Amino acid sequence: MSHTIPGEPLGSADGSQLSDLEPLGFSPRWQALFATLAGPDTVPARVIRADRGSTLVAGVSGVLRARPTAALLKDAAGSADLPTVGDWVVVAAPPDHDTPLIEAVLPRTSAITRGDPGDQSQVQVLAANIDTVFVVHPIDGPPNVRRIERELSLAWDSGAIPVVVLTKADASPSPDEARAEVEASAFGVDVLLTSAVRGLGVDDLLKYLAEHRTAALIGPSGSGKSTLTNALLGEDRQATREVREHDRRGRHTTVARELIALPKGGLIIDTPGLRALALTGSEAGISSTFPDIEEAALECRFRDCTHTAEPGCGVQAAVEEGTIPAGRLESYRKLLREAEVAAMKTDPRLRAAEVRKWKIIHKSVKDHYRLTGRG
Ligand SMILES: Nc1nc2c(ncn2[C@@H]2O[C@H](COP(=O)(O)OP(=O)(O)OP(=O)(O)O)[C@@H](O)[C@H]2O)c(=O)[nH]1
Ligand SMILES: [Mg+2]
Ligand SMILES: [Zn+2]
Repeated sequence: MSHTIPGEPLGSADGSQLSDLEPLGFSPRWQALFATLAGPDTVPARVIRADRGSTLVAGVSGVLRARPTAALLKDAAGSADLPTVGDWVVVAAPPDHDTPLIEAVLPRTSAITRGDPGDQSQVQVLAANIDTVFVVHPIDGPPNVRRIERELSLAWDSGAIPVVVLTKADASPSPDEARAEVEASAFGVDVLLTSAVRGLGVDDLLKYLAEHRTAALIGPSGSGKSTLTNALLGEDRQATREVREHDRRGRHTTVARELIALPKGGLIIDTPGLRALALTGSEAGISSTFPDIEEAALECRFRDCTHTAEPGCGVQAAVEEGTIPAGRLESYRKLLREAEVAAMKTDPRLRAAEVRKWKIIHKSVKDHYRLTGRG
């Protein structure tokens, strides 16, 4: 991707666009969606970085800075409606403006959302139009299965397919045991074992990026997201930093979410490790993360069983039999409670958007099982 000076012509909306934009993930489907929203002298572009007040987009003529039109800002129900990394947008470059304008955001196929830490009635979109969410987790210590369950719920909820990527296998006393432990609580999810230091397992990530697909990396600070990004890139582009000696926590090295095109094809969104990963009001991701509990719940005597003290509870029975770990049930109930509280605080207009998202999720999960021949 070459850099261009803001204000330079963006190219014309002719047939050559599709092939030029393919490495960015453009497809006939996006082309058709773009055509329904395109105005005169507009081109499609993908958001590669969105900071406060400034948005970097990549299009046929390279990377340039753009900003949303006043109308787009005014019509947005919340920050979730504004361009975020991964979005496809309609960009116009009127000759009398020095900054290209983003006129519209194309409807998203998927979105990683979390409760906005600054405003509990809002959701924040961390990344849009991703196919795969890599849940990156280090195993230089014992894996934090509870954290993985939370991140999987968030990942399933996005409408993309989650994959757990265990990192630092070189620093684990028993990487295979760690992997088995994580696999036991990550139903229907691939679990990969990697060591960026030894160059082990990194190429296994590429199969999820074939055909110009997009993946986002999420996970705690210091888990090795940027290190993986660099390994896939084959160059040290992203800054990385040692975890703190005394508590093994990361130092929040990456500060901005960014979409990066890989030389072997495919796109990666490296994200900063987040302290607060609050769930939004949707329960769909939790259901997908805990299919074992949902299945056991079919045996409950009461349909509205809370799986605590009710007689005839199928879930409690499974815990007693040892098929469901007690900690896992606790984690499930905690996440559900959190989602319920978030749902009550969320703006009704955003909740309507969540309902629309549900449909996407169900379609995407179905597609996944069709593709992998499971279920
Ligand atoms: N031993 C070992 N260390 C690794 C591996 N991958 C990453 N690290 C180290 O872990 C530390 C943190 O890696 P980063 O890539 O900066 O972690 P990050 O997830 O991007 O962290 P934030 O940007 O803060 O969210 C660095 O010192 C890396 O060298 C690995 O496979 N093995
Ligand atoms: Mg990083
Ligand atoms: Zn029950």
